[in-house]
Amino acid sequence: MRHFISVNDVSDLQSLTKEALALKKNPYQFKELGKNKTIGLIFLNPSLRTRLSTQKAAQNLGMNVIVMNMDKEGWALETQDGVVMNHNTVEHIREAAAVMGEYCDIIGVRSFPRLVDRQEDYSEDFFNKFIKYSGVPIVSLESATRHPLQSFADLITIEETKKVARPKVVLTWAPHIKALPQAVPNSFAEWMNKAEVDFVITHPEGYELAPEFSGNATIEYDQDEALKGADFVYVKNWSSYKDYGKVITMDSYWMMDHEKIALTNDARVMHCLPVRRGIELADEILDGPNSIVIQEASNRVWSAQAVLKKILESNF
Ligand code: AN0
Ligand code: CP
Repeated sequence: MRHFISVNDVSDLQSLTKEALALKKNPYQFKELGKNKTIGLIFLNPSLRTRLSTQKAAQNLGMNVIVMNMDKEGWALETQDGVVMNHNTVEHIREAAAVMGEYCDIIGVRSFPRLVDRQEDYSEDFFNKFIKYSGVPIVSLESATRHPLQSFADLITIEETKKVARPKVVLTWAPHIKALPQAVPNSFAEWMNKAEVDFVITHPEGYELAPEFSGNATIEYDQDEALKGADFVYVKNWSSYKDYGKVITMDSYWMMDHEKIALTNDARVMHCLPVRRGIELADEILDGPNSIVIQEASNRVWSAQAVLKKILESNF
């Protein structure tokens, strides 16, 4: 594996999942693998889980870790080519990424979409330029359209929790007060479409994901109908892809609570976090026995460690 940007960078999903679960049992077995190698974690947006779990994963493999909060500590980056930089941007991504590539053997990058121009966000221009100019392997810590380390942790969590060989997994839209990216649901859909699960997506009209991400998933607009017989319910808000970046509804009927769970096959409830209590998910769910959100966040270490191990093994 050279870069880790999407599920398409994984050649064998089942074996990578097994590898992550083996690392969970024996975290320090490969602590020589990353010796004298440096990973830089570059954040253009806030983070709790991604920052700490990826740092921990790299340390378990013996790597040195540098973290930089570009949004607060770095120079404002220019990404357009051929512009005269007489406004707010101070440094071009051509130099910034190249310099970081000199200091780091692997770079992790988080850069959210602006949610203004759909074409701009979905072109993944920032990530593609980072890959081009840094010259080193790049790991997505959430890009404009995907969050693959999260989706991989989600798959690991489903694998270790499922009670039937082919569980029914329902991705449900939930209300939120802000416009959030489609990256988490896009990515989750992309991974579930490749996993051994029956996958259903439910959301109000107007919240359809881009077809390249929803793929062959069953789309059900009636949430109660979608939840019937579900073994896993994955809760997430996202803004509209069609009416790009807009919040079309905040209908509280879509919040998961005990009444909704009663429709399922005693489903385990997942959420990538951070979650807004009382808006996306009821307290009774988060504090009750159906929630596996902490286990899910915990598995972020093993998804990151399995990915970094693969990159270290194939590049150095
Ligand atoms: C971000 C999102 O929805 O993409 C990060 C989730 C991991 N969430 C928020 O901005 C609240
Ligand atoms: N789930 C997730 O990526 O959380 P952070 O935004 O806190 O990293």
